[in-house]
Amino acid sequence: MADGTLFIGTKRYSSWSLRGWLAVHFAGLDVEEVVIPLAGGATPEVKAKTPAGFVPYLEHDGAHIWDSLAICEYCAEFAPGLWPEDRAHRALLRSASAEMHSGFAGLRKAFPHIAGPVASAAARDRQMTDEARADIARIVALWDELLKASGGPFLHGPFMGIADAMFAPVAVRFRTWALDVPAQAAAYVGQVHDHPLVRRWFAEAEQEPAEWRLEGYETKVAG
Ligand SMILES: N[C@@H](CCC(=O)N[C@@H](CS)C(=O)NCC(=O)O)C(=O)O
Repeated sequence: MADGTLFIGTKRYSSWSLRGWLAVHFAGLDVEEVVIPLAGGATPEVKAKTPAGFVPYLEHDGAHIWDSLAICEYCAEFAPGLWPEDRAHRALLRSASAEMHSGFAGLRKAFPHIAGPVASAAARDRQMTDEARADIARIVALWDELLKASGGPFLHGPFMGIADAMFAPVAVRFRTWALDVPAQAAAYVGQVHDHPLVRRWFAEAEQEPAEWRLEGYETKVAG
């Protein structure tokens, strides 16, 4: 029997779920996975099954953890190597992860997380905004700094850590919407997509029932 349950949302859309799911898998926690189809706003089943009304939500061995960053920190208690050993390096990646967690609303609003191909018309209609452009510039500069500090190919170093889990859905957005970024950022986007767990997430997203698709996400999105 598993040690707990990880509640997540539709893999195609739920960027926050991807973060928690990656951390749980990096740490090797043995949990049952419950995927709740998102309604595109308030999802009654999410509200009913989670303390704060959001996924991801983790129940593990008597602990109840909601919010992606808290789940990441919980996972790092089991796998301390998910943060760098060096204090200053750890502080840098913690700051970047917190900045992701609380920011980049312009990018997130203009370019939703879709794990998989979108109709070309949807991509064509997607509008770049000043806010999204500023977010992308900041992310590219931040990734440069983090990759220089870690030596790459991941923000954490030779393997993905918490900072990579936090930024993986940004890499997804960059590729899904073919956003134009400099070579180093593009290479990082490629590394993330080549990771076996990210490949698995995409494969499982592809298997989700067609009725889980949300028209508003697939075509013109709010914002
Ligand atoms: N701050 C939260 C945000 C989580 C969040 O917004 N999750 C979305 C899905 S990606 C959600 O649960 N939406 C509520 C709903 O669909 O009812 C975190 O980091 O986990």
